[in-house]
Amino acid sequence: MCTRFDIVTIFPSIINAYLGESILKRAVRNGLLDVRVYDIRDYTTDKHRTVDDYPYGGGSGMVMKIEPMFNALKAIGADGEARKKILLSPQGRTYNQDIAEELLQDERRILLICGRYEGIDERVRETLIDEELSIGDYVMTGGELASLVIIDSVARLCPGVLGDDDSSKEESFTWGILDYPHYTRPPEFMGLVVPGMLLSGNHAKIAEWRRKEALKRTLENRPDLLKKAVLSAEDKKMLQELCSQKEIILSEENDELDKGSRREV
Ligand code: 9D3
Repeated sequence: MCTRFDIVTIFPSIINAYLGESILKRAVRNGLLDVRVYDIRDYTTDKHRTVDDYPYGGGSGMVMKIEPMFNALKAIGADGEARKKILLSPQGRTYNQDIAEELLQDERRILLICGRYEGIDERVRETLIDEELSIGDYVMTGGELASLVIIDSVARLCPGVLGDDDSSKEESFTWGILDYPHYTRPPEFMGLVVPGMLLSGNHAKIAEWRRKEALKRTLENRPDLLKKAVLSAEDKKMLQELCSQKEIILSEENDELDKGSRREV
């Protein structure tokens, strides 16, 4: 048995829709993953099943109330067993692969609380939460997608969920830089050809080509990753070559710009 997730939300159907498809569906069916979804409205006590209210001190938007959340967590038994209680919110620490691995290693049971509206009563955060996570610097309408991001990324690290142990091995080997380009049949489509190298059968050359393409992409799109990446002497040589080629391109561009601005003056 892998990790168990309990999700507290006012939109259980969003969570269930995603879990009912994809690889996660199979993981749940095979008992590799245990996910339970709770509707916060089921833990309200008033006729209208109220989960939000106006903010003290005024201002726009609504705030999620503490009582339904408190009741839900008590009913789930979240206060009992050792488990991590995570609130998804824009104020949290930014989620990444390291945190996914930490969650897989350390926690057998994870509780995810999805906020909605402008926010959640601060007393929930103060008393019911162990950790606050965000999935990045953009604004969404609630924490449901964030909780699915976390479940998805932790679940695929559980042994057996992907059903292909090689892919996670290779991943840990190349982790830190971007992926190389992939191709499949046909070898030619409307004039678009697969690089001949990949059809050569020379596996050493293919590995070298892939590594170089991966480094090229990383340098181009995510140079920030190179600071932390694990690079061999060979990698560094390749990068140096790529950098010097890039500098030539850059300086030619600069020349063009120079000419342009000179013309303008
Ligand atoms: C104007 C202040 N807003 C904070 C940036 C209020 C606010 C916006 C969006 C409060 C809650 C939300 C809903 N978002 C989430 O619950 C959320 C979220 C996100 O918006 N971005 C990235 N990660 C996450 S995790 C939960």
